[in-house]
Amino acid sequence: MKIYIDGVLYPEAEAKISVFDHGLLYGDGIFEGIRFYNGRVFRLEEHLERLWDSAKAIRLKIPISVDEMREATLETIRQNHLEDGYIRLLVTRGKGNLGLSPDRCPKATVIIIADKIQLYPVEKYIKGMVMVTCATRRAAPAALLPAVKSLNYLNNVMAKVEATHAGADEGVMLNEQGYVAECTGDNIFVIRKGVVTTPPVYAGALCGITRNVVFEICQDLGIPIRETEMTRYDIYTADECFLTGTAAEVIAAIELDTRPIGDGKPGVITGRIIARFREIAGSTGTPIHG
Ligand code: PXG
Repeated sequence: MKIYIDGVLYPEAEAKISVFDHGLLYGDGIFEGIRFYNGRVFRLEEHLERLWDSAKAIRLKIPISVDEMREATLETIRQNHLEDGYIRLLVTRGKGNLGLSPDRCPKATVIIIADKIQLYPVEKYIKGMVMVTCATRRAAPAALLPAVKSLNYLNNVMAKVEATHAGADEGVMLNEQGYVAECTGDNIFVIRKGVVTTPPVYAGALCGITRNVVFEICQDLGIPIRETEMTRYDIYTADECFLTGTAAEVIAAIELDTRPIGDGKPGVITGRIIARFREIAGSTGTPIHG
């Protein structure tokens, strides 16, 4: 595997960064997770836009241009001879000293890793995901902005550990007010009486790229979709539920806190959305080769 660091592609064993990098010392940095299918990078421009938005929010200067980042991303995929996979872009604050202040970090570090990914076993895509509510709340926007895709994922990691220890596949995270925000690494949607709803971004969700694709799909298929604040009650009493994320794609959820959602099986509308998602993901995107 070849890994890009600041303009150079290194073999994995030689891909190293400083122990004084503030990405490591403080989780001070940002990232994107991107998929490519059949030789095309899915929604590359949206991921680049979100990366630049995250950078702006944390006052991080990305040391290369959007065009250079796009080309570096494509070249890293090419050098790894992959046509389908997952690519991780990271921009850390860079090498500094042991002090917190980023003033001592003259230049951000850019890292690009391309790999294969299968987030959940195939069986989960057939049977659906089991979820529990996490006691760990989504970070309050006044503390750590949930819309920034930062390297500071301890909040989500702790919630994921909680869900796993409870025997579930994913955890639902609530915000400080007790409203549903999202899952530990996915956005959440419910369907009731034919209407699709998802919590608004201001409830503490990441503005997911896959989430945006679902809005487009529902508009295309004539399925009503809205952003609404919701509580766990709205999930318990939904007809269907599904999760979205770059790695997870679109996947049905069938249980929350031991209560079956609907009839406890992946729903029909969810199935239509998944089918359309696979069509779009497999046939659109930025070509890897010219
Ligand atoms: N919410 C959170 C908190 C995320 O981290 C999503 C939603 C979905 O966003 P996109 O843009 O991908 O549709 C994410 C992204 C993992 C893992 O191992 C998941 C993400 C990122 C990195 C790792 O589960 N999800």
